[in-house]
Amino acid sequence: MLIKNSPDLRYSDVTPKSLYFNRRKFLAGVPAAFLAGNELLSPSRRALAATTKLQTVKSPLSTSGEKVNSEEDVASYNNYYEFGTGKDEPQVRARNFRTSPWTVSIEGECAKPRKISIEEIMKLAPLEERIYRHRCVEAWSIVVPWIGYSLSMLLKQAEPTSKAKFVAFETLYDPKQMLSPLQAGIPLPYVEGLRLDEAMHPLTLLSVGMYGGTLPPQDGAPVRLVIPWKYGFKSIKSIVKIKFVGGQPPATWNEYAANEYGFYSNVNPNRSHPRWSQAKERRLGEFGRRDTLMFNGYADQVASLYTGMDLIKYY
Ligand SMILES: Nc1nc2c(c(=O)[nH]1)N[C@H]1C(S)=C(S)[C@@H](COP(=O)(O)O)O[C@H]1N2
Ligand SMILES: [Mo]
Repeated sequence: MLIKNSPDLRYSDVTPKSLYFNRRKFLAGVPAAFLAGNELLSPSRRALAATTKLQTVKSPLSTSGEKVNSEEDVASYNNYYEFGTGKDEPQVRARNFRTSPWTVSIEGECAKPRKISIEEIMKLAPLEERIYRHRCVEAWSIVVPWIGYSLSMLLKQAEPTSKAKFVAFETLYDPKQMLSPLQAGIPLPYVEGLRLDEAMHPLTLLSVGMYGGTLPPQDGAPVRLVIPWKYGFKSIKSIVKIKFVGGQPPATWNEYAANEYGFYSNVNPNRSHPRWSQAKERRLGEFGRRDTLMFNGYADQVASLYTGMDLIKYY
């Protein structure tokens, strides 16, 4: 990303700061009658934009044995450049992001292209709670209870043709609500892509929520991808377009600096970023650094996707 030098974050970087806590202090002195509805929720919820509770089922694909990060950690330390390059900017700037009405256009090499509303997406399959590790290319990580279902459920309905080899994804770009590409420092709209077999892998999650509710805007509302074995920038937020294509589609960070951010971007402790090692990471909320795992610990499930591929060359 645009981080200047070392990804070895300072304690002040990993501690979600001022806004949340100051707001809490501020709210403590305001009579309840003067607060908007969402300010009356639990202390952890009221610092965030209003979200709606969701019914979920537990998923067998959930990662076990990990301590889940607090919702505050996850909702106040974000990468969402359309709403600012600082980790604490998206939670403020995206606060009033309009996520309704919302439609996703499914197009390209498929028998049944369609436009699907967010309401239909929410009802397409049972919503699962899936706990995943998330590893940013900047060498910090979090563990999040996402809500959603395998992207394959949606993709299969479109019936991709034999010409479909990759899937391209696009984030909404609304200059009225978001920064300009110049301010964001990257070309917009934000785009990403996966090979078709990666997109169809059961671990690739179409997420509509986290922590029991809908996604807060700063975490990619109303619908985003979560691909737990790849660096975080592959997990594109606020999706409006999904297109089946024949060739490898452009991806924002790869276009920005191909030598630093590969198309595949599988988490790999053995391949350094040109400016820092990827061998270790800092889990938000922890002091020390822990070892980064191959494929972020999901090798058993996904390594077969890359049989015979040189993962140093195809990073
Ligand atoms: N549209 C869009 N999607 C995005 C990004 C972004 O800047 N814009 N940042 C990516 C990066 S670098 C990471 S680490 C994750 C962060 O997700 P989180 O803020 O919900 O933890 O979102 C990814 N998806
Ligand atoms: Mo990231």
